[in-house]
Amino acid sequence: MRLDYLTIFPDYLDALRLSLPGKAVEKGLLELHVHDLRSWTHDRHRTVDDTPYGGGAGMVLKPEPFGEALDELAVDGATVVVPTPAGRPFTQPLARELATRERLVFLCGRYEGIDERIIDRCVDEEISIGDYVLSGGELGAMVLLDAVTRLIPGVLGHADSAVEDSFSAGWLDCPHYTRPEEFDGQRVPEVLLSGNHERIRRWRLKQSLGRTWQRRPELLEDLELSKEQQQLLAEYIREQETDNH
Ligand code: 6GU
Repeated sequence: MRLDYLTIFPDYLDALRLSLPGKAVEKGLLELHVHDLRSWTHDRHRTVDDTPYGGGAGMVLKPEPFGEALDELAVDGATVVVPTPAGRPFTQPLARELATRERLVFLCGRYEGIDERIIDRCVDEEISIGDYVLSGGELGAMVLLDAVTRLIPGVLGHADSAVEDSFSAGWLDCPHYTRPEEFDGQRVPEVLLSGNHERIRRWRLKQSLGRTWQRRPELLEDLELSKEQQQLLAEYIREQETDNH
């Protein structure tokens, strides 16, 4: 997979070379190209923004630098993405969809945004990472990249790690424990020490469903639970109610 970033803060994206995406680059699974948008300006001040037509606060990123950059980078066939709070919500299914693309190009906006004519002519996806406002698209783009690259085959060490995460099945991940068996008077749940794989599987599934019910009940509405899943969730809810009385 090849990723291109157009940004006025190329240094910001150096952090991508750390951690998982950096390892994917080292392994040759990922090509990262960070471009300074100002390289495609022609005036002395390397101007990338201007005041908005119609007036109002803030500045708008001019279309020409993006237009020239996209021409030069030959983005035909690539998926061009703009991270923006006005975009479509980013979810695990969308991450999986983006992970199938051969090339993603991220246009990072600052200020009030990017001239809409670039969005109309060149952009395939506008994506939001949540209902809050960031000061620029760089952080959003980095979030998208992290979520997408960890799904590329070979990037994660353990083949199953991505399968069992929160949201992979549509519900939240279960709690995890490691040594020691007792920490600060708190014991690891006995079932995890039992060596009984079937009991452990059922306990984990029940915790996942129970947590989802408690924390994100709206996620359950979109799911068709199997008989076993319904039973485990009902048990969880019953236990919860006995605990509370
Ligand atoms: Cl992707 N970008 C910006 N600038 N703000 C956001 C966002 C993205 N997602 C939520 N808020």
